[in-house]
Amino acid sequence: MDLFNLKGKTALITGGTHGLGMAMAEALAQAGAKLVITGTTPEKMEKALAAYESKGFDAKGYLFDVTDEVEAKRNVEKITEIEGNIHILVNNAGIIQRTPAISMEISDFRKVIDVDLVGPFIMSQLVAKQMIERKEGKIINICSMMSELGRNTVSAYAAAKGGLKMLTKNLATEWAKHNIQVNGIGPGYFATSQTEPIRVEGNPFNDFIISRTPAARWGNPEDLGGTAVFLASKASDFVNGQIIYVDGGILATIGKPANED
Ligand code: GCO
Repeated sequence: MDLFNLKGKTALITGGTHGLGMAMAEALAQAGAKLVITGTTPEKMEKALAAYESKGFDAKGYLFDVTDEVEAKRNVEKITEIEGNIHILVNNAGIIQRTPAISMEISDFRKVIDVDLVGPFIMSQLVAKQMIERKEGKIINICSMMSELGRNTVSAYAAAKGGLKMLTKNLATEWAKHNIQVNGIGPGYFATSQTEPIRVEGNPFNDFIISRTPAARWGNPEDLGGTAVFLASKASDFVNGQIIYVDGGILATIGKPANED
């Protein structure tokens, strides 16, 4: 399984303190990578580092906001100095705002675009500089169903995630010649804290998602591990600018009428 071996590689996962970021980080660590995770909340970071340690993973934490280009630059330099070169960047940090477009505050719209789209650009540009020098690197952008589909209340999120899909293709185009592969993962509907408000018992959205998903269930964060390892490893060295949707089949189907099995 040498193709998928990440021994000797360092992976930086933004927002790797919980949820999908943490699950993907653990999969990378299982394949041998050393982890550097970023977050913005000291308590969450402390808990996350303890969780990684209890599972025997080598993980370091850095607290900074990926939308602040000055802080991001300072931290990427510090990480490189202390932890060594960054071989894998997972742009996972993201937020969502569920408000009807007609009443969305412009400042809220901007905030979502800033975290979900501008942040990945800032981090990719910073890390790609050292990847270009070494002529190798993997960048994985965490996209969404909303990179392809619209849904009531998530206009800013869909705009950002659709943008992130195109940013992935564009960076792949510019940096493939340096042996940097930029790809994306598009998770379907996963059971995380982000989807907790729409998963509660009795919320019709819960049943809707299960009936809309051919696999007939919410994804478990661990379902993303294999794709993360693939896109971080030698196995994907000629895969450029692709978004792999890990969605239980949502994007493959038009759906079915309520009375159909
Ligand atoms: C929503 C959900 C989604 C998911 C996910 C789907 O409100 O529709 O929160 O946006 O978070 O990104 O792929």
